[in-house]
Amino acid sequence: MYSPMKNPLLFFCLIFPNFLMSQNTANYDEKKVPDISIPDLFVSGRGDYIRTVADWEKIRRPEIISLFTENVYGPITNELDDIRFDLINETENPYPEISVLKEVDIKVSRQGNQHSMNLKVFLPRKKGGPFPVFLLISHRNVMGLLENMEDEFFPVADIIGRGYAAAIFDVEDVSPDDKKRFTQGILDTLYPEQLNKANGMRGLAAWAWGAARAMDYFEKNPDINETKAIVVGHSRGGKAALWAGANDSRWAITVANESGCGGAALSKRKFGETVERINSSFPYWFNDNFKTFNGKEECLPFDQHQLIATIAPRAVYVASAIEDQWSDPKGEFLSLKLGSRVYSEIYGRSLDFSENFQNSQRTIHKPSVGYHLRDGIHNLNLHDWERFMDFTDMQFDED
Ligand code: GTR
Repeated sequence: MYSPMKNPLLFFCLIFPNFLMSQNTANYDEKKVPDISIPDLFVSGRGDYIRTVADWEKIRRPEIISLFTENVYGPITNELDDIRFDLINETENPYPEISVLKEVDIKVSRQGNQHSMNLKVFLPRKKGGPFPVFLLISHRNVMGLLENMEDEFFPVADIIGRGYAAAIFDVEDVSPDDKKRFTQGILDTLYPEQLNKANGMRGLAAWAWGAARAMDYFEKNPDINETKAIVVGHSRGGKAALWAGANDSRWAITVANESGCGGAALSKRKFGETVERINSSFPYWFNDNFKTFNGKEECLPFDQHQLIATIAPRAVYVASAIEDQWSDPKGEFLSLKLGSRVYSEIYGRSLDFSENFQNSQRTIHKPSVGYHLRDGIHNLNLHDWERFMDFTDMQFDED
């Protein structure tokens, strides 16, 4: 278990909490980004330099996961007594010519309580399965997305057209995206004990739990190739997707679109949204321990590039938008670049990530690591999806 005593800076910060000023206004000036010391990816808590796959997987990776569990997101508990997948027929398929809609009621029971979540999976109508699948963790209303076929947030026809299945669930079904109501899902029904723990599961980990249950279904459906499954999230959903990909090695690719603070962006840069700001606007996304770092990013004994690294050897994709400065595109890029060292330095893959950040539209697709920065504002659109699918084609073609 991590102890602050082992980190002199954190120890200092905890003893003198008022020494460091908290920040209330967002900084968008690169010149005001503090000189930061980024925790080393490959130095373990005991100070050992990690060089081998065995040491990474047995020592360093679990250590990083436990730092993030303890101090940020809480666990994605997989404790359940029973899980059932009932096919239902409540939603009309808006894409009947090209797809078959499987709508599944996933019923999970634990200690005499039961919770249901709804999953929708569009399978290509053409022959050729089992199909690789994209799962979108959606914090936008799923029925609204399906009714508006022009909406590019979940472009079913394009995904199907590229030969993938397209799956989606609404986070409301797992843990409502609301300060007051967030417990009224799996936290009240299945895991109430988590709410009493300062390091317990909260909203983002609950949404990642939802992704894990969708994956449980993929494993049971012979029309889906669960070994080629991609978890995608935008913004708050992107934060949840990273936590899902970090913990659940069944995801072949993890995609975090404009995930920002508490997602891909380096926290210590304090550019755009800060830890204090996100914890005051969305306290229910993260556990209570994360609040102890409000205004004290320099005291965090880790940063988000380490979370990205835990996804290896599976592939990871980070996407940003130029006008989305609140999410700190440069911090997202640097985090991916630093985190991706794990692929070459531990897993021995030939990955040369020598590019530097450029504030203009571009795409960088490499073995195991994908990135793009697009013009425009904070959103998930077809430009983003097309790049995710190009990258995915490339990763799966190499297999
Ligand atoms: C913002 C929040 C971001 C991001 C975004 C979203 O208000 O500050 O961290 O998650 O919402 O999810 O669209």
